[in-house]
Amino acid sequence: MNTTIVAPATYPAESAIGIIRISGPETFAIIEKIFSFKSQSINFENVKSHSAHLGFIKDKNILIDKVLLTIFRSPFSYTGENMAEISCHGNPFIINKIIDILIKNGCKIAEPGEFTKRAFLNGKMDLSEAESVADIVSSKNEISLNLALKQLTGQEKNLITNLREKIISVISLIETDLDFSDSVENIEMEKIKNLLYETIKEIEKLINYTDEGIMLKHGIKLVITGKPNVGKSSLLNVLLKKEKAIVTHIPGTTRDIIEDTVTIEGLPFKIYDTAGIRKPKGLIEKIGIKKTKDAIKKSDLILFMIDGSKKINKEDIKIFSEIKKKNFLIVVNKLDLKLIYDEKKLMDIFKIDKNRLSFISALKNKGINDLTKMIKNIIINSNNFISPEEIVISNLRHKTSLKNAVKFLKKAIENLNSYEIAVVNIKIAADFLDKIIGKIVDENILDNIFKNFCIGK
Ligand SMILES: Nc1nc2c(ncn2[C@@H]2O[C@H](COP(=O)(O)OP(=O)(O)O)[C@@H](O)[C@H]2O)c(=O)[nH]1
Ligand SMILES: [Mg+2]
Repeated sequence: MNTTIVAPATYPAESAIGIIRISGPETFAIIEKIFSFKSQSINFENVKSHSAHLGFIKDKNILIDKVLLTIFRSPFSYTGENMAEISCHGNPFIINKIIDILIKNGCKIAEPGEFTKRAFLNGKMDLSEAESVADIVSSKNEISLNLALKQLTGQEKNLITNLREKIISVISLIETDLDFSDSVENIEMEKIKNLLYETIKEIEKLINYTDEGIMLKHGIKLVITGKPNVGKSSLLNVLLKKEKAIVTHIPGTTRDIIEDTVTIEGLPFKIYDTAGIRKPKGLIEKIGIKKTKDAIKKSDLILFMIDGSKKINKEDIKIFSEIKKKNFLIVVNKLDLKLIYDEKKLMDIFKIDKNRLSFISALKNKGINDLTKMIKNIIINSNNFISPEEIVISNLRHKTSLKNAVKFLKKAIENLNSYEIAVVNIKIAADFLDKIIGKIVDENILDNIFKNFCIGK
């Protein structure tokens, strides 16, 4: 990397300070041209790494700003290169001006994620650690932040490295066996097979956890659905503790999907309030209902709501038939009015257990605590939910690589009668693990990962 890059590291809005980052071989040479130390006794030859200095940015002797300059010398910096950070006054106009001057003096504007990409290419972090940086910046809840931090601190790397070593040890076992035995029958076929099965099992366990990790990272998708006017938007507002959706007595008020994030009983959720499903009156409602059906498909949990003060009709039954194959809870709303059915009757009508049924009044804020507890229990009791502390991987790209590794390990087992073929397959499986941590680098994967970063990271 022979260019020197620059980018704003803070959000361009009026704020106390704004930070500009510079990295690359010419960092100090370029800064020397535009920065003068406040203290006359300091110059670039004698500044230490990780030291901060007050001074002035000038453009051809015109003062631009008084700033704090922090110096990081290679290799002890984020990217591993010579780096500097200029903390100026947090005015986007000043920040842009300083960046312009730096560019005039030889810097190149950084691509999204280029600092982290350089950190990876210079061996400062492995690929899974680099990826976690974007997750940390975008985390919106405690659980996803913890998942990202685990990745950043190398927990995932260690796990993958251990698995890889296990796989490689099988190869050497096969190879030494081949060397020392005269006939193929002498080879410890059973031992090798068991080792491979054991490794597959371990990876599959990780894959299962990964699904949960991905779900927690992006928020558990909770969809509220039901007929118009049963109180879906009212419930959304209660769960969010704010007036997000418009509530009226007019059926069909919600036409587009309304979405927000919220923590319920310590778990991160993405809640979707949907258009009530019915025969649409008009094009907009029709599109809304189509979106509702798509949301149902992608949901982790559905709250199917009925109006407890009204008779259940064909429309309710039809919607229920569309969601009952998914993970659902039936929410009987308007508990404050006279309810038509009791619990037993409803269990009978919908053929469900008690733990799928909740009574609330969204209007009077009744039964909400019981509902949120039920939501938590359903999530925890489904898909072998494990405690988020145990999850290490929460990245789709990694999951795909793990699945491929399993596929080739299985191929190896199928081909154990021909050791050459088995070894080739085992090696491919090991390569897939290497791709996760970036031991094997694929340019396309790199571009894909870093293009999703923000500029300056
Ligand atoms: N009595 C009573 N009315 C409610 C309750 N929840 C919602 N409503 C009313 O039902 C109507 C429809 O509510 P809304 O949340 O817009 O329903 P949506 O169409 O399903 O989103 C509004 O007039 C609400 O005030 C409740 O628990 N009790
Ligand atoms: Mg609504």
